[in-house]
Amino acid sequence: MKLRALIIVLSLLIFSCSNKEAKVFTETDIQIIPKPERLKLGEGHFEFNKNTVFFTTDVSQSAAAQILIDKFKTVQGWDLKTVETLPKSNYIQFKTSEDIKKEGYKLLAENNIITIEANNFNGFLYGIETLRQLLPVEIESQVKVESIDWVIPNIDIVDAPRFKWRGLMLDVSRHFFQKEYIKKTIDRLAYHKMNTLHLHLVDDQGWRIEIKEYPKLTQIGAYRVDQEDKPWDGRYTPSLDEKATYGGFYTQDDIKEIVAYAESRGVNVVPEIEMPAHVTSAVASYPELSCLGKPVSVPSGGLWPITDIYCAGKESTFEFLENVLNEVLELFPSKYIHVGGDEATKTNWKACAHCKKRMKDENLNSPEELQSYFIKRMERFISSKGRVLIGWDEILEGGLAPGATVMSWRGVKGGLEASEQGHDVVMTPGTHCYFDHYQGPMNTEPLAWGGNTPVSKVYEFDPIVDSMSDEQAQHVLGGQANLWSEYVPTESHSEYMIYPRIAALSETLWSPKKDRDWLDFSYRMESLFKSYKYQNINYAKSAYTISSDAKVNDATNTINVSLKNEFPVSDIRYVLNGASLDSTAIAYSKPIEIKATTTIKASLYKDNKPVGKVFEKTFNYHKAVGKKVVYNTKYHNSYKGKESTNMVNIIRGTKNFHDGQWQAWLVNDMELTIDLDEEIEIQDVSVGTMEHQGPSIYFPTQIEVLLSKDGKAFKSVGKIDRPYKNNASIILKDFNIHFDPQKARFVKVKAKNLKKTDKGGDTWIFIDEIVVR
Ligand code: TNX
Repeated sequence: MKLRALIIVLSLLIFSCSNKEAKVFTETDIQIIPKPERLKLGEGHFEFNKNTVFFTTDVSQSAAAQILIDKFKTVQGWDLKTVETLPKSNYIQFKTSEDIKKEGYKLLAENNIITIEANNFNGFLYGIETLRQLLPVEIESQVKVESIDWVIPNIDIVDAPRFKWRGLMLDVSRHFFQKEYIKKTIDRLAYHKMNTLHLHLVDDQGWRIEIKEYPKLTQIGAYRVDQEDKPWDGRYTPSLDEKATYGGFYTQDDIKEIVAYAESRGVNVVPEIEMPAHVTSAVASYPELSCLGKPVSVPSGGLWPITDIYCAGKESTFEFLENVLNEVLELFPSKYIHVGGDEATKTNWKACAHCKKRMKDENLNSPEELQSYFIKRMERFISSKGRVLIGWDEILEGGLAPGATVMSWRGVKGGLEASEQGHDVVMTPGTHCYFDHYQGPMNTEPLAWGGNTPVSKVYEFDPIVDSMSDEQAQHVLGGQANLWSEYVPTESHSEYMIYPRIAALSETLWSPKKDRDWLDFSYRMESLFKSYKYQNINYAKSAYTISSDAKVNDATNTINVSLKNEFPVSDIRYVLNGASLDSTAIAYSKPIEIKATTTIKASLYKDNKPVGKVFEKTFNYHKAVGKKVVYNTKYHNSYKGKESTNMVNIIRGTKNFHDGQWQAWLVNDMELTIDLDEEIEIQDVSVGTMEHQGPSIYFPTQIEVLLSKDGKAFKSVGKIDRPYKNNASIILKDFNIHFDPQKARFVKVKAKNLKKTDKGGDTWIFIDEIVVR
């Protein structure tokens, strides 16, 4: 017995040793994000052990080395050392070389030596970050791990970023995030080779930075009445004496700690001190800053339009701002200082005596020019301190300040204009860079601002716009993701919105454009997800979520339902009508043809087992499916849905009004007629609608159904009135009209539009799927 046990142990040992010897790396083992500029895999490998040393010659090299040393300490308990004399073997050496591009690095592993060459700290840091990604993913573990061979392949990498501004903006005003979370985020930015953290420190709903000269900014401005239990846009305006308990702020010591930590991770922190609007928190603290000077409370949620803005007439406003900025400049070494500048409603400026006098004195002809005066004046101040003013693209309106850099958010237009005028720009168009948008089918995602920006869309981002001249392109510093936090109440939710989209963004900003390859990226994402897991990041798995689309086959009146998720090569399997998702599920290879009401259940499979969220949807077949629809009033050009098949294609519009399934009418009523081809018996018509009052989508105020045998004489069979009601959420509703069974060939449906909101704005009606039974 003893001998047998010994043989088993011995053979296991031999097996595991030979297994280790046999580790041969192939291209697919290299899963670095963002993808390096050039990479050549060699033969053989380098193995870290407890005697591995880091040979460094200056502090920036040692600081970079320390990041990996700390990792090995956590996962293995090793105390790896930096040394200043050349070791014999098994070491990582750092070399400073002037001819390497800024932030770039070379990494060479051969002959049991790893060499990292760079010309500044960021270069060394990124060499180390690449090493982290070459090592087994367990290097990211937050606790000790066992039995890992810390091996990387022999490799030759030459790498450098495409853009110098690779940023993320965190809105810490709408919801406050702790200092520790900010530091964690900085760490993760460095992991993705991102180098800029833009902190949105000021907004209506909270002032988040201690200013010694103006203590009320944080005593009052940092707190609001807690209405976190209500939807953002459904929160009432608090009265002045209500207790404000939600909020927080960073002390100046906190800021110093954040900035120092960021420096150790090669990240520049750009502070944003909003002006002249988005400052209700400041006006609540010091009412004299506004034109009216009347006391206001810090709003607990949505505020639109923003009228309590800084007075542009009073000198005291500029004194205040210069004093605030003096403290901010002391704390942040950043070359760029962000002053916001967005979304100022200038109603009060138009009425204010001080502002009118200013306009007269300065020869300004419009409120836009007054805003331009405001920003230009701040720009003079900021540049007198040797810094550069950056602002949202509204700072273009009324004339751009001479030294200003523009952050283009309302699409790329601002970036085009500013670069044309010879100004530097950072591109952050909402379409690709707004991480407060949805990243998967809306009904499967937590509530978000709106819009749809899945990871694949982010991956298509390019800060250089096709129509830019070479000269304009020179002015593009790079790009940035913005995470506005109206709908992001917690840190873990913030992680969910950032990862993995930031990985896609990092590749668009770092790697050569010609190497962009979604398929290849999606393979690499799988190992990134493992890394995120070890890093305890609450990343979104939305890229796995299955969604459906449908096409009507006019000839057969059948529906072809297609299933997809974001990964191009994935194993989707499905079952029909209540069967269970097991090993007998059908592998999805082509659209599923539907001729009757059908439930499709589907899942991604891995190793023959379902993984992730299950997709389940019932497609209600009905008598009008695939039939001809004639529009008596045409849908709006911006919401065409699936054109003439939209209303009878079985696929229902979701709560995301951008999902491509809705047809909409602005101010107009809807009227259409469905031709059922022949007279058939019907007794039920239901009309799908949505209400989302934020973007002015209202339920129809009336729905009516009429029938006809000849398409000429119609008879009403029912009508539903639905008077206007105020509501803050997004609701889907079917208006169902039931009547005595009768024969008809033509079904006419009318929907009345509310036309005007109580505030006088135009209204939409959104309609999808007219079900005839
Ligand atoms: C517009 S982007 C804003 C923010 C909101 C954001 C929501 C910009 C400069 N201003 O105040 O949070 O939309 O997506």
